[in-house]
Amino acid sequence: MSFLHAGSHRLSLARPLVMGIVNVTPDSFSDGGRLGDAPAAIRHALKLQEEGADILDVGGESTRPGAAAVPADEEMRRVLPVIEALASRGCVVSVDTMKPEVMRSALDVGAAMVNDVMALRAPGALQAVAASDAAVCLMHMQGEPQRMQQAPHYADVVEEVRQFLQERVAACEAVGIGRARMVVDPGFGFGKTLEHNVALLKHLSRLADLGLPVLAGLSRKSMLGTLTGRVVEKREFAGVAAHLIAVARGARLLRVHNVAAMRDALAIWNAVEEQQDGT
Ligand code: HH2
Repeated sequence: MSFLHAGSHRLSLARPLVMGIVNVTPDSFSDGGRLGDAPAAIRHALKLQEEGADILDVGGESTRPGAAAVPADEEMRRVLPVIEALASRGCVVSVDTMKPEVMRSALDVGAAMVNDVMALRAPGALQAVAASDAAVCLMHMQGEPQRMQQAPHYADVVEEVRQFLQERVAACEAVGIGRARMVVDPGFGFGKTLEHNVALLKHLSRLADLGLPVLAGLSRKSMLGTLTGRVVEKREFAGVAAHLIAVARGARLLRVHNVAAMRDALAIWNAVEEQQDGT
């Protein structure tokens, strides 16, 4: 049985893990503004924990297409009190950031994981994680958030994403980050058309072949809206379906807004997976 090492935590990967999304931003695409202050964000995070989140992913900068960049000091002002409060209660906290200075401060106040949509490509990011014993999620993105959806282009999206992730894993290993601390993520919606996203979901097992746990983040994303015709608030069923498809193709972590719904789906998944033959 394998584990993800995240600071002082060892998370079993025997069953899929649920990462609950905690946005402390005024402009996230689906829940922006609602959790804009620390007490509200902490309350929301604790509710997700109660509903069965294994990891709480705290972010202070929206990465939706066209979102405004947030200065590091403002991002820290948003996320650090939330991370500190949750970590001190024993929660496994991940910080969703691209900035090395935010990573370092978050790790200092108890974050056990860094979730970086830039896969530690910012100068100093690899070193910030290497200096800790935190886990890291390496995500693929083509371009950068401001312009990534303007003209995404690939010759072979699955192969290119796979190669990119393999290179980032090697870069992490080169600075001493062990594979037991790594998670990889195709980055659904980050510089990808609907066809690219569907291809990545269909062939997710080719990323799982890298031998590292794969995270899928499809919650409320526009891909689900395009396929169902639903507005952001009404994409829960589609999200659960998409995440279960990801699990069937090897995903081990699911980044979701609605933890309770995902937990229900996984209760069925786990029961079937763990059924002993002959009973
Ligand atoms: N998606 C978003 C943010 N962070 N991290 C990982 N590893 N994978 C993802 O797919 C991913 C991510 C989406 O962007 P954001 O605008 O922050 O919205 P929300 O956090 O509400 O999903």
